Amino acid sequence: MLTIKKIKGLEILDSRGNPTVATFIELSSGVKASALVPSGASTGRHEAFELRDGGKRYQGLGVRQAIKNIENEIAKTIVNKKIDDLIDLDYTLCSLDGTVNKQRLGANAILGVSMAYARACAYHYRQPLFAFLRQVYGYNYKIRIPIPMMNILNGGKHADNGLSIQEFMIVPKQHTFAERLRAGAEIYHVLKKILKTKKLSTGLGDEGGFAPRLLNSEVALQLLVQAIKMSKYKLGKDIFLALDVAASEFFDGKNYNFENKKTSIEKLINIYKKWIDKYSLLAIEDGLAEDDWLGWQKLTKELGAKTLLVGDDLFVTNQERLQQGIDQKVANAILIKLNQIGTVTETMQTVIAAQKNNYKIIISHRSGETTDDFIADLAVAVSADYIKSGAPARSERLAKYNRLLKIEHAK
Ligand code: 2PG
Ligand code: MG
Repeated sequence: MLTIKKIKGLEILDSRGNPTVATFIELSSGVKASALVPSGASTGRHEAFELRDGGKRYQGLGVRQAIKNIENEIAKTIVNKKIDDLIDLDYTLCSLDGTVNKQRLGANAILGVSMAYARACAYHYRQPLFAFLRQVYGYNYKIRIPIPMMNILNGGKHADNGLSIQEFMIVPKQHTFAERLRAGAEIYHVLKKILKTKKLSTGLGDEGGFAPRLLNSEVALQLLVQAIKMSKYKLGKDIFLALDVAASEFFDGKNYNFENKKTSIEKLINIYKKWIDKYSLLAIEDGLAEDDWLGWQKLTKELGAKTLLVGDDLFVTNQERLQQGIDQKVANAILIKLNQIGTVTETMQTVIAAQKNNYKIIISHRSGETTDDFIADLAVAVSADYIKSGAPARSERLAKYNRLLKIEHAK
């Protein structure tokens, strides 16, 4: 019987220099694997609970308690115990925690164990991680490599440039992933040149995109268009644009304060409508706030046939919230982040439910990342439509894109 022989945790730092959880697992077969947990900045209110120590260390962001939970309570429950498979492990972890949002042991502690175990099993059975995941969850869709959504201009909570919109993304639709990545990188470098000639800052935001101080969001969109044209690609044919508005961040519970102006839902929808055509917007993520279900219904009715309306803070990879969306005819795509829900199995269940209801799947990194490339395999495992892993710059972002190159190459 395959069991877990050892489990350890370590407090490491993420791409922003904040603590996060590393988990190391050894199986009874001697196979070892590890996993690194990411962390968000514009986190949704309904996400699973990220356990932080508080106090003085690391501005309160330490994760020593999460590590303790892995090495004590979780270890006691799973080391040398009978665990049938990844699904069994994840159920065990959830019931051990016993809360709705994993606040007792911490979603960061639980997810680290879930991911590391998945990877260890894949090694044990000598399968690539994506193939192992497909087998565990019975996936038989045709394997495909996702289309990247690359955040090459950062705003919102990921930068200090005053832009309301958090992410300005290019979506290269070339035939192969290698060509998509190349197009993305070429446009990224041309954008840098344009910024330099305009004497704008080429400093980077949290996800590797540029973070210049601009008059407003439309100027950012125009810069992207210019960079695409100068790179000799065609907007609306080879390359599309996408936004993560992250509207929860400028909603105060009553009003949307878009670009420092009180803006009605109708007005926001009209702005998006205009931009969809003008800038070939393929997707708008979190165009309205996380609990504005009525607003989202209007948004979906008006624009759902024209573009992808992606629920991130809205759905938080949570099957119940997704079901609410399905029932209320809200959104037509879902952002999937492992640490929003806290186990691999729950993540997969949400993806499966979304696919059954024809929601498009976008697997996503977090703004605070590590070099762990788990999400690349996850995206291939579920035949995701898109993957969001930031700009084609900075190793924690490239880890995922490069892993996809490797999977494509090995096909
Ligand atoms: C988002 C994510 C990733 P964060 O809002 O989609 O881009 O940001 O990890 O800060 O929540
Ligand atoms: Mg988002």
